[in-house]
Amino acid sequence: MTSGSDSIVTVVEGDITGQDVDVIVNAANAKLLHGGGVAAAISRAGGPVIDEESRDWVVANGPVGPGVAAVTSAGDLAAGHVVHVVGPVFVPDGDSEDKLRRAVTTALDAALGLEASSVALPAISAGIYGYPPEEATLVIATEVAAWLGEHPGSFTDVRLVAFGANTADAFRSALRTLGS
Ligand code: AR6
Repeated sequence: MTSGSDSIVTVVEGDITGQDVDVIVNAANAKLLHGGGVAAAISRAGGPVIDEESRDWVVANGPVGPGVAAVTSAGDLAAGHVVHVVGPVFVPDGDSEDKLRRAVTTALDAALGLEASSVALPAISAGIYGYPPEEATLVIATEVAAWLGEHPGSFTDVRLVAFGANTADAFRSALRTLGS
């Protein structure tokens, strides 16, 4: 797999809220309070419906736990839905990697359930939750590649969206590492 233009998986440097895809994945917290990072950007750009539906989701279902995705509409965004998953707060030598992998598969499973053909993911956990970006990007890219291998023909367009050149480079380098 490469990050070339003919690959399903591409790296995009920029703001995930501008992505014209069926599903945008949010790096949320368990209470779906979108106060900072990419969550706040999605909430701001999509408009109040995202916060309203998020609040309703938590009232109905409780906090978003591991292996769970909360789906809301995307308001003013080009996307049809936002899939909210919660990545781990990074703990060195803990089980952060397993938790991050699970967040990725949970998000992709949910997008598949929505019959999406295109999906954009941010560098989940690599901001406020403190996962070193070089490591988080490798875990995310590896899990995306593994998931796609198990779900051939599922999506036509999977974007790894990086807010900043360093994270974009890390995603690209992860895809190169997986290139065999
Ligand atoms: N588009 C794409 N990526 C972005 C954007 C954007 N507009 N804004 C930030 N990033 P973070 P986390 C990148 O902190 O670490 C929130 O408050 C950012 O540079 O958003 O999982 C939630 O509500 C980083 O590379 O998510 C939770 O409380 C990546 O997105 C908590 O933060 C993830 O950073 C979750 O922390």
